[in-house]
Amino acid sequence: MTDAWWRNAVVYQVYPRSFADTDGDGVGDIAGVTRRIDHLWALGVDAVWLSPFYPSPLADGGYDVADFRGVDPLLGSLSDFDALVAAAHERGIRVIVDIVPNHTSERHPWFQEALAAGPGSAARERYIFRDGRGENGERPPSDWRSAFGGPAWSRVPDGQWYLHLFAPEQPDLNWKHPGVRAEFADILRFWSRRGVDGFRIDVADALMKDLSEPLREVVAVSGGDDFDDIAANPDHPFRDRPETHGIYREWRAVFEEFDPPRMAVAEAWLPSERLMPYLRSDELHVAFNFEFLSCGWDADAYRRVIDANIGGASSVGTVATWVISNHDVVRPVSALGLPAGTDTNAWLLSGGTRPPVDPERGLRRARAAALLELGLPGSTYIYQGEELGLPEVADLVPDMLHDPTWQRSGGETKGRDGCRVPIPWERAGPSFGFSAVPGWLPQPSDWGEWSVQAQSGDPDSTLELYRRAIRTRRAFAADESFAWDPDLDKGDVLAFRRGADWLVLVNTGPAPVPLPEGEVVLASAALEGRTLPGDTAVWLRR
Ligand code: TEU
Repeated sequence: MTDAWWRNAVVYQVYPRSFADTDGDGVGDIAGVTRRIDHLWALGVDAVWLSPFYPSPLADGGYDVADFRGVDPLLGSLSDFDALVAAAHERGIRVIVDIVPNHTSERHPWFQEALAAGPGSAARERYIFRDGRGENGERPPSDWRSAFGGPAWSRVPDGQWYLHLFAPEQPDLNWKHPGVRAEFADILRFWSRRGVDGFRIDVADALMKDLSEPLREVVAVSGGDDFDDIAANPDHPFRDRPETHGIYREWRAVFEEFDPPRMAVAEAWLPSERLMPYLRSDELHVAFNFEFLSCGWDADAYRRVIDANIGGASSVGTVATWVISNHDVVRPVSALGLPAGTDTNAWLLSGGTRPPVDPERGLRRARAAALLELGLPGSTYIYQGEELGLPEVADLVPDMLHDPTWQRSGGETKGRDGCRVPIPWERAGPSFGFSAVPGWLPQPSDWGEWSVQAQSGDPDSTLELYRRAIRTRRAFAADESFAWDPDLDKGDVLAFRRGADWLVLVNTGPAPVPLPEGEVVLASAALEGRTLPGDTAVWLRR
């Protein structure tokens, strides 16, 4: 166990409410993660990252935190958490917790105090309160939009407005306030002392805002994504502000107080050139590479993103990360099974007229993507259920949706519930082994076929593919070298060398190609003689 374990780690993301339930309320809990820890051990992962489990009114699935030092009673207690850390560490699995520093819940005592104390009070200084525009202050201080739709400002009864980049139930903190900074340094120490090995930092680039008057407006990008937003607003008033770096320098000093030093992975939807400046020996260690999610199964897009991220990371002394799914995006089995160019959100919303996913092709590509993400140098983040090849549950009816993005966006997005459906552990049962009762989101009737029980021991299953890949990659993962193969890497076929004698090949095209010399150690689908079929990846040893 070296201090730099995170450089080539496989990290497994648990969304606790949907992982495993032990107390029979249909909601997953911390004890459920402990009970199922051997699933992670058998998978061979190096660390588990827990999405928020803190006390929360659940306006945003727990990313609205009311107490940063506790466990939500629905999910257990601090002693359950300590037991989980002990069980994980016993098996050599490290623990990463989610830190949500951009905002609190509206139920957080600080916000309650700010509401009660009124305009001009010290309590309001911890948040971003402003008077409105217009004669009676009836217009918000700026036209900034929330990421979940609607204005980023809400008005309180005394007439002032407060900023929330996400839901109104998630007021943004004022990171220029020394008390806010001191509190979070202390929260990092609190969890570090409880034995956590690292932190995932939610919306890491948005903490600082340019609030100089008059507030600058954001150039809106209609139908664009986070990357377009940054491109259209190079000097964005609330994303990737230069002042943000000072926060992470303070945090890095806190991480270094512990032995071994704690690590941090940044969640920031930024292009690689804007991300790398956060990854320094005196700031954060790694960052999610979300560009990898937008490659759309296109070999040239993968080449560009792989080069930019490996090159960028190595120029700042760190490693790249690889992500094909998380709790915010459509499951890759569904996304990769859509006709080329289909917008996943539009697909979710289209209901009865939904363009058909080709489930076979989607699964086939997702399995090849697994060998790609696990074959690349650096660390790989796997989201619960990805190792089972779970599809998106696209037919949840609006009544069942919990994610706030559905209502907030005025129906422009269906939200993120379809990738948060409880995990199937067993072939049968009221929720396929998730709980003694049906889970908080309904599971499809065929969910048992995807269960851990159904896939364990089946050499053709996606679960066994992930288990073998995670074990096999240990043979080359510590050697960070990477090189495109000058002869084989071309057209639809990605081909790169790892370590002294490993070759990773991914055929993103439809046509089979000849396989080069070498022992096939792992293949994402059955091979046809010495050819690599379309939508298939292999790991060769030469
Ligand atoms: O996500 C931050 C973020 O920017 C993405 O949420 C993305 O813009 C959004 O999913 C589009 O719908 C993090 C968490 O991962 C997410 O679950 C939280 O909702 C969000 O922060 C607020 O805390």
